[in-house]
Amino acid sequence: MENTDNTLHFEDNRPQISIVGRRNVGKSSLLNKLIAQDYSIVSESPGTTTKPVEKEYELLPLGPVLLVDTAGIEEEGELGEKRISQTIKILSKSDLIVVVLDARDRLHPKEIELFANVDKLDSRCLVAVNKIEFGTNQKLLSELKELRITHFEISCKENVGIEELKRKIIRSLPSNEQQTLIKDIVSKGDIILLVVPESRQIPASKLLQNQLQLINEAFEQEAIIILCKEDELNQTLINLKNYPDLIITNSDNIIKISSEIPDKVKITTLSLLMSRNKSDLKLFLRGLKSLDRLQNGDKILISELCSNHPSEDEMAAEKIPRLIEHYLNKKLNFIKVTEKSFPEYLTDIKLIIQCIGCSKSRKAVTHKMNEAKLLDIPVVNYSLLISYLKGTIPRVISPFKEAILEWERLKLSSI
Ligand SMILES: Nc1nc2c(ncn2[C@@H]2O[C@H](COP(=O)(O)OP(=O)(O)O)[C@@H](O)[C@H]2O)c(=O)[nH]1
Ligand SMILES: [Mg+2]
Repeated sequence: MENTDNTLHFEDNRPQISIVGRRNVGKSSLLNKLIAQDYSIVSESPGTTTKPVEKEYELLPLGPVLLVDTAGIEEEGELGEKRISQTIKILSKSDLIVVVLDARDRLHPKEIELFANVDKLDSRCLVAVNKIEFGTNQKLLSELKELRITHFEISCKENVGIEELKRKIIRSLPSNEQQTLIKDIVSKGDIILLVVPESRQIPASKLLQNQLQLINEAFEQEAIIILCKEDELNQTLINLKNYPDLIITNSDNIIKISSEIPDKVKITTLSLLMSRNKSDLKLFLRGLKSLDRLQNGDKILISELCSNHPSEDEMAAEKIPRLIEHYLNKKLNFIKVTEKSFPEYLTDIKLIIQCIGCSKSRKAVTHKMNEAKLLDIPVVNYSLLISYLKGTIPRVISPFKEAILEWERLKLSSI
């Protein structure tokens, strides 16, 4: 019997392995070899696969994966066109990218462009040089060496190197570990104070799913977690003998309490913890640096992946345009889009402002962020943007070493 809920969840977690490269290099042949079936159409005439071909497969001993065979990269439009092309869509979603090259040819400009794109992502990439029974072009080898690309030599026709490549694919797939909210930043005995904000929609007497997850994580780490409402914060701090090691509150509160609480006490927001859980803080910090370059009339995309925002940022989409225009003293052109209405062409978009993605999986948010990375469009999210406009970035990122380092690096590079 089919259980749709289960299937959805399952599919979402299936790592995607995409096979990309020029036409006729042997991508479909490789897919067929990997699964030992004639599944994707192999043809002498180039351009046979015009749409991606997906194959769910049990890659043993790893488990279920999604293999995707693609059309040739030459089918793509002009270089530099800010369009979410088929290749960008595929690359954005891939956990592992397998680039297939023809052993007889030198690197094609499209392949060099492909490598440059892969470099922008955190996804892993393997390179397979196919058709080696013809001998391998020495110029190709030196070009790969120059780009510091290691490769596998294979022949789909003669069945050479396929098993080694398959083993490497299995070893290279990232583990499916979920990013945590605070597990990695708290230790046994730490005291954590969670300030539960009162909101119009959600009374503070009801905890949200992410607040419950936070409590669970603290408990698992054997940290001590204390809960209070916003108006009980002062009294709670008075009652404690020492300051907590970490305070989690909302962004308005940070401004209020920052000056009263010594810098050594780490303070952050639940929305920042969610942002880190769903995406990449460093990417957003880099995006913030592009704010000051915005000019009157610049186009800004406000991207909402979720239909409701149960966090403190529920009003963010309405508040943000006003806040940025006030901060920059400029008039900007905001375009609000949802996941469904996301435009294919992002020409002239100077900045993407992304919702946190509370109701989306980390994967879904990462895919959207990868598209922005591939199109070289800076991106920020609601949480970091609001903290930036309020001048609280150093404080909210204080629990995260990597983010602090990135912020310091960005400050230095803009001097
Ligand atoms: N000689 C040789 N031909 C191959 C090899 N792999 C694929 N081919 C042939 O190359 C052509 C294109 O292969 P296909 O898998 O359709 O390429 P795709 O367009 O990249 O998917 C077909 O005629 C294949 O039989 C190989 O290792 N050696
Ligand atoms: Mg093909």
